[in-house]
Amino acid sequence: MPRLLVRRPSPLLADGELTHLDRVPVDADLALTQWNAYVDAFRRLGWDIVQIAPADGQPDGVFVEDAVVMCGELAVLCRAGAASRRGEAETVRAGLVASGIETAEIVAPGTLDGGDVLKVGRTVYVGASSRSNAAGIAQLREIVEPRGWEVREIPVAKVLHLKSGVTALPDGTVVGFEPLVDDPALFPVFAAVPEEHGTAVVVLDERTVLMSADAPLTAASHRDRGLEVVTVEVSEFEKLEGCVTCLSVRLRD
Ligand code: CIR
Repeated sequence: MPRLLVRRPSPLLADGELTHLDRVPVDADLALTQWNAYVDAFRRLGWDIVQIAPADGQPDGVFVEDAVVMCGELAVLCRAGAASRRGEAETVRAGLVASGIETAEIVAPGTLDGGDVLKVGRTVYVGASSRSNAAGIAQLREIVEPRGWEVREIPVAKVLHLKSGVTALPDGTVVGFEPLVDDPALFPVFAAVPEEHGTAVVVLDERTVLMSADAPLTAASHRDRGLEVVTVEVSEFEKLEGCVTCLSVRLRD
């Protein structure tokens, strides 16, 4: 069974970084309830849950996707683009090492947020965003290309991270809400979704995806493609520019 890396939300979640959205009130209790339901959706399917030590002083620590990129058996530890988030790394490293996972790491002056990394087959699309710089992307290339991955850089200006704009269905179709995708033509197969919060999917298996409950038209269009769709409420995380992908990392792909 797959293993899923997660970290419970900080009580300071409402103070997390914001780049493209205005700050609105965030309910930390509701966030915890939503996070528990999110984790349960995987647990119900038999996934093993690996919890990183809480980092309650780190408002954005729940968004573990940004701290580590898995390429096969290798975990690439990221160096956050936002200085306020660099304190998340140590506990993530410790959790991975305790789980017996091989690690490599992005080092200064490189910055890389895992939210900028979208894998489709053996292609690793990496967003050149306000968080991931040229040095970070070059380091990722040096680490993973010898292992049979091909890194392709994608400009990202309209949203926080590459995966705020696009993710991929199990068959490799890249999906995104077009007004927030810088250049859909950069992907071999692109399908537009009708809602902003429909952009993010987590692939659970070859025929099942997990996505936000706040995108019913998108869920219907995925079902029309023959996919099973599991939905979860993630409103409190969406207010902080997070989404379903940001809340976990699948260990090994
Ligand atoms: C941040 O700005 O870093 C957080 N408030 C949101 C991070 C979301 N992560 C992601 O899209 N991978």
